Amino acid sequence: MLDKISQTKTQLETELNSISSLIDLDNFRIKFLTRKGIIAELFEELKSISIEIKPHIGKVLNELRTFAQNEFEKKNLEFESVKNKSQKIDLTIPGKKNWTGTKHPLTQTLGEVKRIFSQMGFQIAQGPEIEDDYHNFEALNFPPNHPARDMQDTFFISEKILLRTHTSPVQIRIMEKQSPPIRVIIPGRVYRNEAISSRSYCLFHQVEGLYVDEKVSFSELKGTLVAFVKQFYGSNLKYKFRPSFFPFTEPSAEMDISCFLCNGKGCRVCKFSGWLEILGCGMVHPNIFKNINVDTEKYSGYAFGMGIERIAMLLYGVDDIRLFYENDVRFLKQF
Ligand code: 2NL
Repeated sequence: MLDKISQTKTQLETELNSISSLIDLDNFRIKFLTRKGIIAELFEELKSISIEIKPHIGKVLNELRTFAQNEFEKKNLEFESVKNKSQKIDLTIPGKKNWTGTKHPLTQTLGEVKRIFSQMGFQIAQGPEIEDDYHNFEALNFPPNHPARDMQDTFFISEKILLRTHTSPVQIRIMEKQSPPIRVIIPGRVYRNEAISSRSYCLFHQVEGLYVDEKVSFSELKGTLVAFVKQFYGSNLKYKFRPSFFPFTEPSAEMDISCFLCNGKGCRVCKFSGWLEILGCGMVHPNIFKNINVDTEKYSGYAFGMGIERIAMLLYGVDDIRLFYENDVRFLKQF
């Protein structure tokens, strides 16, 4: 019996040394320490042993059981501490970044334009994007055969209903309701049925301005726009007004500013001309005042319009208008 016990101890020690996983350890427990295990069997045998040597053998067997239990506990603790170490929080791992949203570049540009004109006493107004032919074209002195009235250029919903091609119809609606003085800017989305490319998209944003009062002059128009561009682009830029044509203004002009990137020397952005076209303007055509019963003897007015995408593209150096509409965060988070 004593031999058996010492053999079991040797076996137990060898097996203890080869334990390398929790599964091995559990197998060890089942083999030696359960009610049907090897040690329990030895206790079973002890029952039939003679009474004289029983206390001695019983003591040795008890020692073996205690030894096995202690070794099992030791190993178990070793595995526990390895598990805890691997689950410990690693304070050196870089934290997860929470991206903060930014304002869309068009919203930022629009916001700055609105801020400057508000400061100069302009109200901000809005109007419908679905318009009728009268407010979008007819009231604005577009002749019936004007190319803009073609299906090729305008999204028609029905024969007389369309997506506005500029924000001017809002000014018409304001003048219908309100008598002068009127000093207002209208920011908003406008739609054109154009071939989509890096330079033109089916929709874009415009800001138009209108000032109607007694004795409004072209020099006031110039003064207001010069004050605007100096605030927007910086006070040391150069500017020029070139004669132009719009059906709704007479006389009409376009305003160019010296390229803010190369300071007029010529670069890729200004196509080596030194100048950038930034807006169109003019004195409100008398036919418009007649259409909406404003007394042309008493009142005159100026109007202007600019495309926000064009201004934002120049300002931020964006070379494809479609980027503004794709909502790709890799693009948006740069602003
Ligand atoms: C441009 C040029 C312009 C206007 C818009 C306007 C509105 C009324 C009467 C007269 Cl109600 N004119 N708007 C005038 C001149 C130019 O826009 O290049 N826009 C992107």
